[in-house]
Amino acid sequence: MIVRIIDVHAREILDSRGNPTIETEVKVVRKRETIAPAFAGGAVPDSYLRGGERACESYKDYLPVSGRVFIGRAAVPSGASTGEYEAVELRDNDKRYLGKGVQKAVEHVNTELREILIGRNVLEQEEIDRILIETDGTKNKSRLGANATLGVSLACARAAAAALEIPLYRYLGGVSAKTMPVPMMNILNGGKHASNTVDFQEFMIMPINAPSFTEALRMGTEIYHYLKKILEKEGKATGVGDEGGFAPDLKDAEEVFSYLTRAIKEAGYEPGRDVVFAMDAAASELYNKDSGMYEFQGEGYYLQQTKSVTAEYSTQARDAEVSKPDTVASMKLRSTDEMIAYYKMLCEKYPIISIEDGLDENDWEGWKKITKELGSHVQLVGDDLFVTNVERLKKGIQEGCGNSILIKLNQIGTLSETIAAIHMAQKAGYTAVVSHRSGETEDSLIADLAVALNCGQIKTGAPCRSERVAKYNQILRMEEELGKVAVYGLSVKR
Ligand code: 2PG
Ligand code: MG
Repeated sequence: MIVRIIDVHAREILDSRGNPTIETEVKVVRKRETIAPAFAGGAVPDSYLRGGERACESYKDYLPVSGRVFIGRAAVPSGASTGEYEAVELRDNDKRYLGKGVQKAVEHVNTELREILIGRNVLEQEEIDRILIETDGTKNKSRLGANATLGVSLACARAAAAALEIPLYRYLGGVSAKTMPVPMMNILNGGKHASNTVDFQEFMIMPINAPSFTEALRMGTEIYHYLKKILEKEGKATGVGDEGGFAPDLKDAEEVFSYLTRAIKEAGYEPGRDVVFAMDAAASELYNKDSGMYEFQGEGYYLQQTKSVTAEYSTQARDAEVSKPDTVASMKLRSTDEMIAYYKMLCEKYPIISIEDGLDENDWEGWKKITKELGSHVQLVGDDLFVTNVERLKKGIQEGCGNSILIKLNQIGTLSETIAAIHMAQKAGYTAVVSHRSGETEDSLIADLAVALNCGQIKTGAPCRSERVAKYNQILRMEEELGKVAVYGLSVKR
């Protein structure tokens, strides 16, 4: 079957942080419907069917006899703790929206990309993505913008599924799609995602001892509500951060884990058996290139308050982009070895099975070391390290850095390249964790991707804020639809 693209259109919409992003629509028609009358009784010429070529003068020639036009729509997310090696998110950098407008990227879709894609067979996803990459012509999609290419790429996949009249996860995963991912629910936010004193970015719970995703989601959500009660009782703030987790001022990671442990127990579950922890240190955000040290502003602030250690002073803190309340005067510093020792201690004390970006994105040596020391029993996820890029992942696999990759479509800019990264990881025995961005939309495509490729884990925030919950709700639908075929989770290292 051939499904021709007849229109491509992008617009500027808002993401969950009130920043502009791209939404793209691709309209398609089913060729079989259009050619059937024209070639009734005779063979269809090969040239007419070949994808990637314009077989007729105007796309109007493809309008189906039945008049059915299928539409695929996709929206692009946006990060805050963005990796140095991510594909470029094109912003207007003018007066509108404090420079964050995406009109240039929208324009690229509505002119150049639209022109080149009309008439193509939308079922040839790899070919479409190759065209997007070649049309951009740069290594990091800096000409057209990875936000421009990704919106088109994903809308094409959606349009294809719509034209075939099957759900997206079926289109992407076929008969193999069946694994409901374990949710990594980020119920306590810090780092760049909140204005509190918590230095590490994400503290997540993973309800592993559940018969289904539906039950796991219930467990995690109950724990989230108990955590709120506990924080309220102790006079802590219960406002939420960018990913829906609470964002109180707490003194260090241990204090966070002790609150989470209490919440799990009060909800009636056993930490380590029913529910385990994952964290995203987002260490590239803590790393000071000049000093070679990791800087913990929030922790330093509390240490100085209690005067339990001599606080170390750094002028970099004063100039830090994100100002934490009154924390700039002192910082707790850790070297790479001290970071590894710190994680070891945390993993011994709490049932932490996954640490993401434990070290800086350029510290390949450090990653080798942490993988040797913790990799046999802890999942070490490369986010800023690998940026969903097969070249960086290949290097990591060869050098023994990490044992898992975080998958974010907009780090690389097309669906095919994303799938290639997942396949490379899975082949090498690495896990692939599908992830949202801190700036999200109501688009729940990552949920379908996680199920389609049997990734087994999804990181998409707290059970709070509709842009997060949209993904969880979509998995509920898939689990219901797959019925007995659905299996929950995968064996992560622990
Ligand atoms: C991360 C992500 C998502 P951001 O670091 O893993 O949680 O954050 O989108 O800000 O990069
Ligand atoms: Mg991360």
